[in-house]
Amino acid sequence: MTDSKIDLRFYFITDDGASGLSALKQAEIAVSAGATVVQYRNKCFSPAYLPEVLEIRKLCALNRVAFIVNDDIVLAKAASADGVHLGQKDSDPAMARQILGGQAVIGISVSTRDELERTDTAPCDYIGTGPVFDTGTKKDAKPVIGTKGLADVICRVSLPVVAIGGITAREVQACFKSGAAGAAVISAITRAADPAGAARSFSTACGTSGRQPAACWENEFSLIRRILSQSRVSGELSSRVEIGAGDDAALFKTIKRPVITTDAQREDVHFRRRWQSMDEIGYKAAEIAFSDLAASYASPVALFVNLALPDTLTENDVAKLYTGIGESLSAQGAVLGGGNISSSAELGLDLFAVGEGYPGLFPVRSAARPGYGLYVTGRLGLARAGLDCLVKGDKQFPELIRAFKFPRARFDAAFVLAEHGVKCAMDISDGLAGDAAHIAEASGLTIKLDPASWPVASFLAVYCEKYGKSAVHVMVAGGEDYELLFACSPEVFEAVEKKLPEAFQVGLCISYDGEPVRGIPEGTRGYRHGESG
Ligand code: TZP
Ligand code: MG
Repeated sequence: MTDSKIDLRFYFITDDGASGLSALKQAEIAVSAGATVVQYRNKCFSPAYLPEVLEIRKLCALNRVAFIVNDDIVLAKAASADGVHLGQKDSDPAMARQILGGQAVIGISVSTRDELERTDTAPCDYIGTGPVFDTGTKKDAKPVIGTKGLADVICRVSLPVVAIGGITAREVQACFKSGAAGAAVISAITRAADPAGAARSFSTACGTSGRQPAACWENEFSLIRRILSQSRVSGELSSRVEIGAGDDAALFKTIKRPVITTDAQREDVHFRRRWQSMDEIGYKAAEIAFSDLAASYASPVALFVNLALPDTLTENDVAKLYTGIGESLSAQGAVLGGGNISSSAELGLDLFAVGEGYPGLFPVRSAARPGYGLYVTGRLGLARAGLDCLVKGDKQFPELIRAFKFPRARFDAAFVLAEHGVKCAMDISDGLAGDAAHIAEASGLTIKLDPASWPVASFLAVYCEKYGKSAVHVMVAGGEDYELLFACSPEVFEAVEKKLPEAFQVGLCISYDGEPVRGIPEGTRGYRHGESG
């Protein structure tokens, strides 16, 4: 795990004992005060508690607080928790990892050096160690280990360690000085005379900040008003759009050769909120939809966006999503034509882009011919490597991460290809190997890739060196580069290259020889959105 997975500093655990406060109320107090993690711990859990668990999960999601379930992998899964915390007698961390997936946060309790030696910490993201001080909250607590015992565990593991047991605001600093990444607390807050005041003191000691708890988006109409008040979203109507978003439908002026395309973006398939901010998600979704217009040599006119919104998003989140969409719209000179908002369990965007086709030329995948070269308009593999850096939490390659987060629909390159009469083009969204196969199959020929001659971007070369990867593998599997892939005669390419100096040849079209694509390096897997390799 990387230290960016969750902030463990103020780790609040709900009290199932004599606190007199519901678990939800306790969580509200802790989250308002500045807790960075809420763990739901209920040794008498029954399904009747599930609605409350879901409310706590929603509270945490709205406030960007990690939500962890104690002991119960199935409940963690059912509640879509961020992770689970396991004791020595609970399920195996490896099983938790298998069930909850690679993104889940998995914690394990370890009290002593002996326990540490017996524990498989490999699937874990952090360790909980204690009781550091006397506690009355856990009846079967192990003997007190003190800050010395805490430091003893910390110096033996590379994972972050959360101190637990009898910690009040006064002891937090001693735990941090021993090297703890966080302090876990139950009774010093839940059983205090003034729980909110105690939570604030704990937050101050942990160095976290209190917050005004955020509320979920509620009213579709006020949300739409707010979205449309963003100048980049409604923008200035273009010469092709008479009435844009805000009415039942958009009214277009004459579009000579209307080109229409659609795309779907789904959370945890195409994007992840852990890695991408809402405006980054909006920007990229719009550019991806526009990329299909660019691949069709159309100029962008309007974008329609249907949003599926979970109740774990605030109005601000949605406004930010549209800030990103607005950035793409204004960069591409298009307007929002309209859309729809509905509630849903998962965040999703369905986008429709409308453009005006290039006079007399609509590129297709079936127009490659034997003797043509296969070319791309720019560097490959950067986005995939950037995704891998996000997965690994490696901040050493901002250029690669930028390539993943901020693709650009290549209208500039499309215009050059159109001017030169290139009839066969598409955008690379699923990786060169797969997209070359689309052209080969549609054109009824074979494409021979020639990876040995491809230029490797310098950042990609450094990344590959660091992780022992083959640059060619990354470039072939690629994915989400959104460069244009095109086929034309070598003479035409010679002219294109003068205007697009980053373009280069990736292969050659030959008569069909039994395989659509040859030259794919052994062991290359195609790209799947949201997966790094
Ligand atoms: N595990 C070790 S000590 C403990 C747990 C769950 C209880 C922590 O509660 P408190 O009230 O903060 O001492
Ligand atoms: Mg347990």
